Amino acid sequence: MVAKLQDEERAGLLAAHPDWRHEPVRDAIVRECIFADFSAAFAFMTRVAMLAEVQDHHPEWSNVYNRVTILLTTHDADGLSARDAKMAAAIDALLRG
Ligand code: H2B
Repeated sequence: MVAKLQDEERAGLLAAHPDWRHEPVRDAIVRECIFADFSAAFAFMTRVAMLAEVQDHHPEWSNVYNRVTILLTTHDADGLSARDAKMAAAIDALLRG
């Protein structure tokens, strides 16, 4: 079992990653990303997929044309864990370019 973040740790995660919002029902974080077109969106998803495999931590996500919505939570913790913080940081770094 992976340790779930404590309230202060969750607040720290959200403060460090202001483009993500907390989704309280799932205890997850969600980020919406808009790209120039479908091709750019799918290229980004491919890069995240490779990160997810390396980290063994997988997003729940959807894609509509140029929009990718990513939800991160840890199934093994039934909520947010340090794994989500690490993945959010990696995704933010990709989006910063
Ligand atoms: N991804 C996410 N988001 N949460 C998990 O708990 C998780 C995962 N667990 N990817 C991993 C895979 C686990 O199922 C494997 C066996 O390590």
